[in-house]
Amino acid sequence: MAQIKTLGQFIIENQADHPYAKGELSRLLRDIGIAAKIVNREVNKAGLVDMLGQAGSTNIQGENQQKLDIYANEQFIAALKSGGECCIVASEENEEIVMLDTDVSLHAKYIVAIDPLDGSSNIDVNVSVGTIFSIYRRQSTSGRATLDDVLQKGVNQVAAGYVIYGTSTMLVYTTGKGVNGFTLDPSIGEFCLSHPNMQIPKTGIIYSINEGYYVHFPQGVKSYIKYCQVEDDSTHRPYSSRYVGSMIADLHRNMIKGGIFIYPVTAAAPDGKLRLVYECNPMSFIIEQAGGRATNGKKRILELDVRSLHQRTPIFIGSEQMVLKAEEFMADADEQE
Ligand code: P6P
Repeated sequence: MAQIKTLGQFIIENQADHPYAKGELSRLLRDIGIAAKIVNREVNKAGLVDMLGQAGSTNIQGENQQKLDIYANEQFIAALKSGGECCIVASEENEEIVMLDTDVSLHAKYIVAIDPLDGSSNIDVNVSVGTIFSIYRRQSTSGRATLDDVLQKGVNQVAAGYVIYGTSTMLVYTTGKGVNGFTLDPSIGEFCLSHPNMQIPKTGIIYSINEGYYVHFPQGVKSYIKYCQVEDDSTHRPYSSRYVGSMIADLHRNMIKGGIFIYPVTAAAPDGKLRLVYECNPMSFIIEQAGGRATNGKKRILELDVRSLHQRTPIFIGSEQMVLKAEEFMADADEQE
């Protein structure tokens, strides 16, 4: 009988990976795990209590906020505030950065960027949703941390992870030493190591993109979609099209089975829809650590300049060979322009 290893035990065992960290990062990851369990409880019973439906407000993105969005945001901010290891939270649900202004947090060394409940429009239809988080060390050395401490390139992340509230609830994270997945065991209320050293297959037969926007896609994306659909036994095409409408669900499936997820520029989203700071950078860090690739069609996501909190970017992410092939079509189309 394999021994159960909880998230807490795993974090402590691997603390030595970060000699400079005197336990703060471990405690920060613990705080996130606690909030994830609280949010999971509400997500799982959303249909039973009055947590479904829209809260009547809108977030910075102008998107109708679901009540669970607000609840999740409050839970993660509260957990980070009481944990004392984080000085600023940058959240999809808040237009400005949230200063955690307790005496302890004021001098904390970490910044957390978070999408507290990504894919929330799927809550009412019982489709998997998730939380995405990204952790940076503050760069400023005196006074209060500022927005500049948040607007760091993705290569500076010290940790990143996601929680997927699906048929089971999993927490998947990296601190730059590979990716590990933990499944929540409700009977003991602990995340238990279930997917050690996750590696995304180098190629796959699944492509994820909202083909409803096809007419507005750049030519390179149109050409790549047609490539995916052409019959060719030697490369196992046509591929399967799978699109959940919840990024974490699509990326987690591709992490396990292989595949590519693309959210390119569209007429409605000329810079892409997905946000760089708290969606694309953390997911790109995780996918790269699992042996995959993540670019904007040309440039590595983690190298993109971060100019604003809610900045958007196109994203091509997943199995390395599939992303490289899509980039070829993007480059060919640029040459023909
Ligand atoms: P569309 C959810 O709102 C989200 O941010 C991602 O989770 C998801 O992949 C994408 O937007 C879906 O967007 O335009 O295809 O509905």
